[in-house]
Parts: sequence; C-alpha cells; structure tokens
Amino acid sequence: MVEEAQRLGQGDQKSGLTPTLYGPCIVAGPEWESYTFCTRHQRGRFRFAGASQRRTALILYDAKQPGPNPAVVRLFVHERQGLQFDVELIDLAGLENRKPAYRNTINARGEVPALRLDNDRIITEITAICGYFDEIAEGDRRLFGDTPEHRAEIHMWTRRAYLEIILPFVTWWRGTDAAEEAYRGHRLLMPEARRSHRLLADQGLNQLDDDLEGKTFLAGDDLTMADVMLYGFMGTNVATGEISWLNVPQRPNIAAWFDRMAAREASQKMMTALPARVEN
Ligand SMILES: N[C@@H](CCC(=O)N[C@@H](CS)C(=O)NCC(=O)O)C(=O)O
Repeated sequence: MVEEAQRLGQGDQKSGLTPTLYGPCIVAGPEWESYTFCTRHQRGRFRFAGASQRRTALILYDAKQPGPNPAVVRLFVHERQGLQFDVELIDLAGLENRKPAYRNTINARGEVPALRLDNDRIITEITAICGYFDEIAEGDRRLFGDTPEHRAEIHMWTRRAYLEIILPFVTWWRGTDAAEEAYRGHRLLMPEARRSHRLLADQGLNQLDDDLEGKTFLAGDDLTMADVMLYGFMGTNVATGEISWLNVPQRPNIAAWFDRMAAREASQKMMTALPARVEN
C-alpha cells in the first residue's frame, strides 16, 4: 500500500492528475477511482483538512455561528485549558454542514461540532468530544471527575440536565418558524409537540431549582461537565433571545447559578468561534 501511494505520488502521465496523499487516503479524480484506498466517508475533496500533506494535529470543526452544541465544546475548552488543536469553521447559516463535501468527509449526520483525531478518526457528539479533551488535556482540573463516585455523580447531573431540560427546550425551539427557516428542510421538526415540550422543560427546570438549593454548581462545589452542558445550551439561547422563558426570577436558584456561570470569563468567550489554532 505504501509503495502504491509512493507510485501514485508521482502523478499520472496519462491523465495529468496528481493524487493527493492525505493520511492513509489517496484522493484523486475519477480516473484514479480504482487506486483509491480510502473509505467511503473519507473519499471526497478534502477541502476541510489542509490536504496534500500528512496531518499530525487534531482538528475541531467548530461553527462560525454561536450554535449551542459548538458552544458547549468551546466552553469546555476555555474552562478545562491545557489543550492544543487546529480549528476549521463551518458556516451553518450557509448550510455548509449539509453539503456533500462535509457529510461525506466529516460527519454523515451533517452536524457540528466534530473532532478529527491525528489518525483521521472522526469523533462526534459533544459529550464524547469533551470527554476526549478531558483525557488528553494537560493539568489535573478534570471536568468529568477524578474518582469513580465523582465521575458517576457528574454523569448523573449531565444526563439529567440533557434529558430533563435541554432536550425538551431544544425540541420546543425546533417547532418555531425560526427553526424551520434555519434548517430549511434538513431536519424533521415537530411544531405540534411544542406545548408538551414547553411543559416538560418547565418541569425539568422546576426540579433543578429545588435541586440547586444550597449548592453552587450542579454536581457540588466545583464547576463540572454538567454545568458546561447546561450553560452551553441555556446561555446561548438566552443571549440570542431565542428562548425568553428559560431563566426567570421565579426560579431563584437557577437564576443565581446562571449569573455565576455568566460571570465566568470562559462563558463570555463561548459565543465566539475558536481561533484557527488553540493553545491554552
Ligand atoms: N448530537 C449532536 C448534535 C449536534 C448538533 O445538532 N449541532 C447543531 C449546531 S447547534 C447543528 O449542526 N445544526 C445544524 C443542522 O442540523 O443542520 C452532538 O451532540 O454534537
């Protein structure tokens, strides 16, 4: 395979095409199809990864806009620190994430963020990306916990935050005209489920307000992944004015937690796309 790659690296006299060596994958025009040995998802034009040389860096595909899922990863990166990786920005407003070039090479689900490892493997889903970062970051301020009990506690609160609060309010938002306009047919939306999801989200928020009594953060005295998860979603939707009913004075413990989170430097940075190279 290496010899084949070296041979192809000379270019093709007949077609004049020069194949691009990209990690374990050779990519070229149609004449070269029989020589490629990349997988279906890897094959494509690799506009996204600085083609033509072997890569050694991690690449995070972040969004140009402050979408809540990318914001969770940004908030995690700013809070955790000790990370080095490259960043490529995907234009959600222009639906770049839904184009074949992105779906065929980065994430078949057409979603952002995604993390390309230095062996070209792609990791998606924000908890998986943050979990990976937590493992590799320098410094010992782990946001996923450092004992079995602490990890279980953080996992419990992260899951509660997502299932009981975030998923219902995101589903509520996905029933709005703004969501229909944003997705332009690329997601199955449920406008008929808005009322029940508003009630589910309110129920989850009411419960959390009770749970936060006497506590500083969701899983105790220190900020963890559970706070990053909830604030990433709540903070973006409150800041953009998309969901006005999320943070109200009638839930004083959530309001106090929200203010504590909003005052953090990392929270202020999460609304802005990451720079081309992160070394923090
Ligand atoms: N389950 C995914 C969700 C990612 C997601 O839905 N990202 C949004 C940005 S907030 C997106 O890509 N939306 C654009 C679209 O679906 O077209 C994760 O955990 O990362």
